[in-house]
Amino acid sequence: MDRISNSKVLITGGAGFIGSNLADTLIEDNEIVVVDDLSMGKIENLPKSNHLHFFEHSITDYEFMNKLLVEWEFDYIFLLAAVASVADTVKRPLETHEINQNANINILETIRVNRLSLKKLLFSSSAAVYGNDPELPKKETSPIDPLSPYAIDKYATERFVIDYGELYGIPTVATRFFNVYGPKQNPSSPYSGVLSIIFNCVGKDAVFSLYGDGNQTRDFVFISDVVNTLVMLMVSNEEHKVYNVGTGVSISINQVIEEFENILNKKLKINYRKIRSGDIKNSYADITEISKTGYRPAFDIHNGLQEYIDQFYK
Ligand code: UD2
Repeated sequence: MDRISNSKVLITGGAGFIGSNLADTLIEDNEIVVVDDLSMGKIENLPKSNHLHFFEHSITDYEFMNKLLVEWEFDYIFLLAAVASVADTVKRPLETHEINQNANINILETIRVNRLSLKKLLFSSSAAVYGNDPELPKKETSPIDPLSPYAIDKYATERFVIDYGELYGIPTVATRFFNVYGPKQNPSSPYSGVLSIIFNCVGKDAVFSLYGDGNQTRDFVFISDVVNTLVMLMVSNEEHKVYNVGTGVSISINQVIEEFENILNKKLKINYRKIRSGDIKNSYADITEISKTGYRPAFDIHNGLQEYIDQFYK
């Protein structure tokens, strides 16, 4: 894998699931700055190192962010901070819009106004932008149908990131994550990733609420494949594009539960509940575009779950 080294790297949301796994990968050869308000992230997620500079701040603190960006002159910027719960954005659309969109535009604007030169900026968007459009698999050119403030903000910010890049000569790229899972995913909310919730339930012998019949499908992608992709996109020459990040394979929740049960040799207690409103029946990624950059997911669901479990019990 191409590497990022001897660089100053900013990770917003760096104490969260994806950001902290990324920080683990980059910490050895770089100076890493993490900005996180710890709303979902945890300080324990972060690697302990003199090269890690942690700031407990919201990205909506413009004065702080502007000063940080100008002082540090980062080489690489990963924009991973977000209110990731769709339900939360439905409850607090204006407040979450400030975080999921405006704070990111402020970062772009600070770069533009101060003519900060950077190697690349990456924004993490979501498969949520595709909404309920039935076309499968989802291509980057598939119809967009954002159905929540979360999806609207992700889509609009993606556009800002790409178009700021084109208009003002800033190297930028964006990713649309499918269902990412793995170590450090926080299972504490009912809207956390379903695999972290299942894993938590199996471990505690707790009852898992399954919304629907379990035949709904998702494209589950293991965290280390995602981290490798993020790094690869940063160092590649491609810019001003958006990429699906998934595996291209669709798996049902029932299949995933069976995999968990087989690996752990334990039965999950399931309480079948009514399907959640707004839940998408089927979703998986067409990964042709990202594959052109050399991406091949190393983990299928079986190996990925095995690794997830192994790392937990290590
Ligand atoms: C994912 C993203 C979300 C948004 C959305 C866009 C995650 C964690 N969430 O939501 O941010 O981008 O895609 O479509 O990646 N389920 C249960 N029991 C539970 C929790 C979930 O049955 O306790 C079901 C849930 O109803 C859904 C499936 O499991 O059918 C996957 O749920 P999820 O929240 O992990 O992911 P998803 O695809 O709904």
